[in-house]
Amino acid sequence: MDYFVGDKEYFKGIGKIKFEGKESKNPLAFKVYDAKKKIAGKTMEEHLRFATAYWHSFCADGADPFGSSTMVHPFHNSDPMKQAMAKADAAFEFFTKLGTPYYCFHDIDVSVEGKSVSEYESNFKKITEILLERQKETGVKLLWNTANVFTHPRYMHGAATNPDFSVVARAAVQVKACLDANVRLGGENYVFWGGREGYMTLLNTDMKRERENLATFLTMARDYGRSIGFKGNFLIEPKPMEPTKHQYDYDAATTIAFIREFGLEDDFKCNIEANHATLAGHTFEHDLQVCSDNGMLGSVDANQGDAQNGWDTDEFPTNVYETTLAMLVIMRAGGLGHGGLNFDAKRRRGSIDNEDLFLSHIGGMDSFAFGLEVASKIIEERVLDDFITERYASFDSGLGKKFSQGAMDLCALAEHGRTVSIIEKSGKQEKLQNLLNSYILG
Ligand code: XLS
Ligand code: NI
Ligand code: NI
Repeated sequence: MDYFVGDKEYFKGIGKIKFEGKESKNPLAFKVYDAKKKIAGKTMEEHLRFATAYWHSFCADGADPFGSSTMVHPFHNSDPMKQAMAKADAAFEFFTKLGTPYYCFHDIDVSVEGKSVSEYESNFKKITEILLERQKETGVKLLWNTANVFTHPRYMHGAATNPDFSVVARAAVQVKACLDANVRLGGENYVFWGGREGYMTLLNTDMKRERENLATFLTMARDYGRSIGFKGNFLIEPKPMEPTKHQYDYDAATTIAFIREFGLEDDFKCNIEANHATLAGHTFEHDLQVCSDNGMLGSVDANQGDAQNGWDTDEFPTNVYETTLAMLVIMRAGGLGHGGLNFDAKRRRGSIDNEDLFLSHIGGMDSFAFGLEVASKIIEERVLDDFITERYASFDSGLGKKFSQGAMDLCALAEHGRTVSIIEKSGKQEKLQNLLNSYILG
C-alpha cells in the first residue's frame, strides 16, 4: 500500500509510523501506542480516537506576535487554490503515515476565503469534494469541523455576539457552509469555539443581549444542521479568555449552564481543551470531570499548557501524569463516545523540519496511550475507586441514605446531628499520590 495520495509524496523519507515498543531507539516509532492492542475489551485505536488538527499542522507556519513565519510547508504553491489542493493531499498522506484515524478543520484551513461570499462558497464546495475523495481512499474520517469566525477583521467585535446584525448574518454564511460540508463528509461532531464571543469592556457591551444572541444563533445552527441530516453532537469549546478578555464560554461549568439556560441540552455537549481548562484556573481533569458528571463530555482537544506562561501555548501533550489523570476520568465516564482526542497542538516555532510534525504527534499519541494503560489498570484494580466508595459509605445506608434520597428535612437532619459522634479520618492524599506514582512507574 502507498502511504500517500494523489501523484506526489510530500513527506519523503518518512514511511508508515509503526509500534516498536519501549526498547526502540527509533524516534519515528511508537513506544507505547499500539493501535490494535486490546485494553478493557477495545483496541487502543478505538479508545483514543486520535485526530490531527489541520490548522496547527498544515496552516500555522511558526509566526508569532514577535516574528514572521519560520516554516515552509512542502505543499507550498503561489496559487492559493492549487495550494489548498496540494495541502489536502499532504494532509491525508500525513494522517495515513501517522495513523490518526480522524482529522478536524476550520473552513479556511482547508479552503481559500476568496474575494466574495460566492467565491468563498464555491472554493469550499470544491475542496469538500476533494476531501471526500481522500477520505474514501484512505479511510480517514472527519471528527469535527468548525467555522473560523474570529480571524477576519469583520469579526473584531464578535461573530454571533457582534453588536452589528450584519456581521451576525455574515457569520451565518460560514456556519451554514460548514454544516453543509460536515454532512457531505460524514462528520461525527460539529464544534463552536467562541474566540471572539466575549467582550473587552462593559463600557460598550450589553452582555445580556450578546449571550441571548449567541443562543439564538446556536439554536438556528442546530435546527439547520438537523434539517440537513446532521446526527452528531454539537459541541461548544470553553475557553476563559484570549483573544477577548471575558469569553462567554469560560469553562465547562459556565458552558453547561449556558447550554441548559437556553434549552440546548439535547443537542449540545462540550469539547474540553486541556490548555483552556488550565487557563481558567482548573486542572484538565477537573473540567473533564465536570462534563462527565453532567453527561456533557463530547470530545477533547488534547494539548498541554505551560505552568509559568499564562496563555494558550497549545503544546503537544508529553506530561504523562496529566494524561493519566485525564484518561482516568475519560475511562470512568465510559470512554469518549463519538468524540476523540484531537491534537489542538503546535510544534514550537523553532521546530522547522518536516520530521518535527511527526515527532510531536508521536509523543502526544504515546503519552495518551500511556495514560490509557495506567488508568485502565487503576480502574480494573479499583485502587482509587474502593477508597472513594468507602469514604462516602455513610450515605449508603440508614439516615445517610435517606438524606441522599432527599427524604429528610432540615429539622430531622439537625435532630440527628445532635446525637452523632464524629470520628475524624485522614483523607490519605499523600498515600494515594504515592500509589498513583507506583502505577505510573510500573
Ligand atoms: C483556540 C481553539 C481553537 C478551536 C477551534 O484556542 O482551541 O483552535 O479548537 O476553533
Ligand atoms: Ni481547541
Ligand atoms: Ni487552544
